[in-house]
Amino acid sequence: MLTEFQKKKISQLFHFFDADGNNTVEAEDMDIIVENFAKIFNWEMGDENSKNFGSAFKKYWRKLMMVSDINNDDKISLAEFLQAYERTLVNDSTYEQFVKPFLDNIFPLIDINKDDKLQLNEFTKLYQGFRNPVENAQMVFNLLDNNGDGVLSREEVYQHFYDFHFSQDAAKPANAFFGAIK
Ligand SMILES: [Ca+2]
Ligand SMILES: [Ca+2]
Ligand SMILES: [Ca+2]
Repeated sequence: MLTEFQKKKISQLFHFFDADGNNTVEAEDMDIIVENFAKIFNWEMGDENSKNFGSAFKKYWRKLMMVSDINNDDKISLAEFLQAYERTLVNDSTYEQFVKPFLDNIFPLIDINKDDKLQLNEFTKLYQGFRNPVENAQMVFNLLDNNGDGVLSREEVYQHFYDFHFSQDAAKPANAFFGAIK
């Protein structure tokens, strides 16, 4: 079962995925998200990056639908979204099967200079892509930089991504990964 705190975080994620704000997540939302990221990262629509990014999102969306779309209408409601996460966040192995591959797919695209780390400029674009105020990016970046070396290592990013989904600690920096929790 998801705790109330997890539900809060996953609901926030739902609102990110529901890019057009019509309270369901559908294929059109994925297109909006990809176009938005393409703009921020200066990708051409249809180039390798935007294609890989789009396919990562569509793959993830289909996976969520597979585990959640109770009424088979190709749309995911908040209740279905929460149910999908209830089923994919059972333990580390369901997380690794369903959730982690999404990060595996998008990390290399966010890592513009391909050094396997996120610099502030890369993180800022990601943070903006999640439709967060760009002026908060540096503060969140500093919070997430556990060892204070000025970059987010792959390990740091993966740890925060994991903690975002599982942690019950409201003080964890990872909670801010996708933006401030409302
Ligand atoms: Ca929508
Ligand atoms: Ca980098
Ligand atoms: Ca670091």
